[in-house]
Amino acid sequence: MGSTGAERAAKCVFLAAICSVCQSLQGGMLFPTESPSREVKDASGLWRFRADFSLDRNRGFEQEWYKSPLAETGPVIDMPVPSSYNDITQDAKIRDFIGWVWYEKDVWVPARWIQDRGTRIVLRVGSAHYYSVLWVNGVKVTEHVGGHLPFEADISGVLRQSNANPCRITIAVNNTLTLETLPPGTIQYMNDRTRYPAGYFVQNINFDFFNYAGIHRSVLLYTTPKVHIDDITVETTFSDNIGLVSYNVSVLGSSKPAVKVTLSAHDGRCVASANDTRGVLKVTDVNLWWPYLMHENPAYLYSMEVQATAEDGQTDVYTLPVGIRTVKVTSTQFLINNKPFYFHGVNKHEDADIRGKGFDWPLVVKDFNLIKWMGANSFRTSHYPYAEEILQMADRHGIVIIDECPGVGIKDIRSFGNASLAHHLTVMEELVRRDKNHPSVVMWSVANEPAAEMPPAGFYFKELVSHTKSLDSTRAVTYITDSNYARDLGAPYVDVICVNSYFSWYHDPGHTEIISIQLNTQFDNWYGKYKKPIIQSEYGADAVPGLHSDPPMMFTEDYQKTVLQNYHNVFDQKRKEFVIGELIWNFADFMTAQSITRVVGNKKGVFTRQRQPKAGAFLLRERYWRIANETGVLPTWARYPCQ
Ligand code: GCB
Repeated sequence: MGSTGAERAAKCVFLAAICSVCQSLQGGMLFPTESPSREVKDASGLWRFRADFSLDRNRGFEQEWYKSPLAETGPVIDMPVPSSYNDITQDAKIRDFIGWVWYEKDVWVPARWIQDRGTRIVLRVGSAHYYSVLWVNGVKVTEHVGGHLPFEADISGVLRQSNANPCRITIAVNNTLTLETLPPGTIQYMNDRTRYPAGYFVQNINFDFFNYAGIHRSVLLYTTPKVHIDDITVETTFSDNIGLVSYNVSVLGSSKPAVKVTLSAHDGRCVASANDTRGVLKVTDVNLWWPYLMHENPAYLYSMEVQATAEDGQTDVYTLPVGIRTVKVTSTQFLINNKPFYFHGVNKHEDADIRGKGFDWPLVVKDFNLIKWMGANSFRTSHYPYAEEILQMADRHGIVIIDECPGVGIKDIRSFGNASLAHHLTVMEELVRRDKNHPSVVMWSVANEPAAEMPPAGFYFKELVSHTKSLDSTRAVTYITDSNYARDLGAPYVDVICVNSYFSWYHDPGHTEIISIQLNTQFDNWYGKYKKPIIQSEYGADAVPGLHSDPPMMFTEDYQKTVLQNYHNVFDQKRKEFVIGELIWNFADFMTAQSITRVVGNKKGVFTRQRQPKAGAFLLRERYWRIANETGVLPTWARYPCQ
């Protein structure tokens, strides 16, 4: 079936833009912080908003909505940032909208920022889903492909040229997914006019969470001096009581900057310093970064202050928290600081009522409180990179992270082509660039449940995993599999085998008695073939809160509990051998697309979407604290609260 002019136009706008930004990354992406030389201004709050409902979704570009205030080209509504736009209004057409939406806000830029020509002014978006174009005062300043990761533009020139204060920021965001995006998706036009109106289309996806869209994380304006610290990379190790911090600082805006690096302990004492852009800092009597419940004093962070001074005396200062720890993988163990680490944790989603995937501090802090209450020591950022503030919390609380890229739902063979691979490599570069300095991150997950049995998967994962290792050799690399051990073409390349399985749910529904035999077979097959440690990276069952039955039946809290208990019996045997972790699916209930298998979302959470515990949460809490007592060194305040 040939496509209409409108379809072609829409596709062109989207794809041409993708190709123009599929290049290797340049520069760093340090989290904006204030310092003696830097200021940050948060542009979060209420923005003006309009969805482009035109047939080809292209009216905004044709009529150049970015050129004048949005309210002059049509109606606008209030839209909070950060937030997904989908659940904010009462309009189902906005909830399910596919295409371009337009955001606009006027922001006052301090006059001194503009007047001082030695000041760089940067506009940074924490993430917007999926494809974004940014204008300042009607001038395009950047575009970015992909949700979940930050992007920014130096807007000093535009601001000084346009001389408009307040400045007008316009962001157009398009949530259309294609075979080459991550995650992939397809637009299907319904051309049967007896069944669908003209121009009717749907977006098909192969992942099990709602495709929330909009500006999901803060929009910040920040300054640096012209000479500025563009990036810092630290890698850490230790020998006996000496910690070693290799660092590499890249400075822009000066050909011969003088760089000073100082590492300080909690009490502000300087423990090491150096005067070069790269080097190794030696820390005697090192306090290592330990996971929560593995040490009496977990999550120790040093503070690394970097100063870069240009020939004219202008100085930039940036402070980075640094945790000193190592990660190693053997054929049966995952070692942190050379001690076996067992992942007893959760899989999460960035997901909540009303705000969807919008960043929300109360939710983040509540979730960390629940994680620690459960005695969990880790989580996987299923199925995409989470906000940087969440990783900072994990660093500070000692929660270990498997950091996943948005490679979820790769089921179509056309998504294994060169263009997809090139984009996937770029996304891994963006992810590693952003998260490489977090001690909490111990493993990269390059994908979730791809169709790893399809012939191109072998080449695809060889490239993807080896590229990720070349970007960062200090962490493990994995992808999450659900395919049969004998047909999985990516497994030879990963460090740890991560397997998802839903025995007695998607297979043999209602029959919890088969879990033991099937799970034992699963573990023995994978280990027998690959001799690599295994994490049960997902398992679980839906439970509608408040539903009970005895004997247990599917969808009750009792059934969820029984499934978990049956899995746990096997884990307890296999963790003496080569199973190095268990991550429940899921921490909390979350929203999905509407379907006949989902009753207002996925109910496999052990907490409800509003973060109230189901019976499964109490079961896990008992278990996790018991494991922690067996394997870790708990702080005195934390000894086994479940007794
Ligand atoms: C899976 C997926 C996850 C789903 C889950 C389920 O294997 O990785 O995204 O939500 O199963 O509940 O079906």
